[in-house]
Amino acid sequence: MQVLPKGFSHIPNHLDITAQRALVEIIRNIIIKAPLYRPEMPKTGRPFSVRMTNCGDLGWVSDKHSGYRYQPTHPQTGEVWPKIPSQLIEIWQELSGAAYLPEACLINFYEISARMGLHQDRDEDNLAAPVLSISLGDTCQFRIGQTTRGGQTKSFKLNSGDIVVMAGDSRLCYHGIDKIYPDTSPLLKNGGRINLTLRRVTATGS
Ligand code: MD3
Ligand code: FE
Repeated sequence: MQVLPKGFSHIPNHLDITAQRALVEIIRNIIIKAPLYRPEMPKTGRPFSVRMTNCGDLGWVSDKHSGYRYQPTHPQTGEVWPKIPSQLIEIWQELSGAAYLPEACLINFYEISARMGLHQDRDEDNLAAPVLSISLGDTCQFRIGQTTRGGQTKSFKLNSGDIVVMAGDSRLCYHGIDKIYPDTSPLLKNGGRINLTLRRVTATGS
């Protein structure tokens, strides 16, 4: 029985160490302008263990009172998000299969103890557009299930430099990060993992 839906692809080690280091430097500069912050769960206000920021015209944010959403400004500084760097646009154009550009790049930072529970990504107006994910730093255990909660799941590791593209049927699959494996990459001096997800949020008309 097929567990992984059509449209899901995992490209191990797509980025070499030079490209990974260059991306880390770019992300550090984005974080200077748009600091990592800790989102809250809607209604409960429970803090995420993952810290986040964004670049792009729109960024994904969440807090107790207004919940999950995309907005053009950082929730703490009130400034517009930094632009998506050209290096990330080029990766999107190479691998997403989409003719349009991404509007949001969510930057997730996982300390060793951080997790992300199983969830669907459905805050975008455009649920047909692919999502492209880049892993940097320590290895994680990634879990992907079906488009309904409670279905069969499959787990595998994502290593630094890996890229995952969720297109087609896979776009609405439940997924999450079960754990980070400490000291598995020398890329980030203090350890941890960065995940970048490039997304189209609005309709494209195509
Ligand atoms: C499968 N991030 O930001 S990336 C998220 O590693 C998120 O930080 C995880 O889930 C991370 O929403 C996983 C891989 C990923 C992203 C989006 C998906 C897998 C996906 C959407 C549909 C199916
Ligand atoms: Fe997700």
